[in-house]
Amino acid sequence: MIRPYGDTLDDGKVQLSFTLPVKASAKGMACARDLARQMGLSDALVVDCEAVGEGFSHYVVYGRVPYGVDEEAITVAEVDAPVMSMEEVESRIASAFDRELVFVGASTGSDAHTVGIDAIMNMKGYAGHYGLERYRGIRAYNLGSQVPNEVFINKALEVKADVLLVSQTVTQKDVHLKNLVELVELLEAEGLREKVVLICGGARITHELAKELGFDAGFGPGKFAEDVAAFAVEELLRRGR
Ligand code: B12
Repeated sequence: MIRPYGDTLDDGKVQLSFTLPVKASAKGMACARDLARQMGLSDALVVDCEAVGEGFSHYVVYGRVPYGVDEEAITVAEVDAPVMSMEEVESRIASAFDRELVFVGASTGSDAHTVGIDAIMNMKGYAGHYGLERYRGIRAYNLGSQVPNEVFINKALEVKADVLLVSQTVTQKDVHLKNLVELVELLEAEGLREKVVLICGGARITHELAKELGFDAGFGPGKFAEDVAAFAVEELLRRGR
């Protein structure tokens, strides 16, 4: 069993934050403490209480949970792909394909967040990892944000895409699920689904969720262009493309 670690090993100390529709006040703090108690925290301490607009307040509570996790019993679905550097991906493409591979990416639907898809695709990349536009052997089209699924698919057809990259950040009212499912359905209706490697990513995207929704892989935080490229290249080879 592993347990959260705050002051001493296994002490179960955690910190949580939330907003309540109540004025920042002693009463608000008591409400926050009571909520923490109901969530199973003991020794709950409200360490921060800030007003957020009128009639709302934000709390940070520090306390102890009685729970632990059996690490051995936890299984996680992970993308099955070799770890490669940009240079390794480039030489894999050069040796296995006699053409450029075409990647089309966008943040689709109503989603206006571009930083994630830019991190994967833009020449300059992100956190010291160059994006796909920089890779020899890859032609990358980044369509930006708020791209309707139909427009995205039309571009994929126009440039004969091998790989489609979709970024979804906002999960309010499950809008990301609707956008992603709609894309899969449209691709299936066009008879395109099996002709492309379909990948999604975003802060709340897991590989498990992506597979459930009909994608080939899903990537979340801490993943970069080389991870995506390695998966896509190996998947294309597996399919004999
Ligand atoms: C910047 C930002 C904005 C900017 C976006 C500007 C822009 N050009 O992108 C603006 C101000 C426009 C904005 C607007 C909104 N935002 Co905003 N935003 C953020 C913020 C601060 C940072 C997001 C970010 O850039 N992260 C950095 C990138 C690099 O991380 P990433 O996206 O996770 O990407 C990595 C991986 O996930 C992965 N990845 C991502 N995409 C893809 C795609 C593929 C194919 C692959 C392989 C990998 C991959 O690779 C990347 C590198 O590792 C976050 C809060 C936060 N700190 O995270 C809120 C946040 C995402 N926003 C949020 C919200 C609610 C909104 C609004 C709805 C607010 C509002 N009420 O108007 C609007 C929505 C607008 C819209 N229609 O989409 C919420 C989302 C909550 C939720 N779970 O849905 C957050 C979490 C803030 C919060 N705590 O409430 N936002």
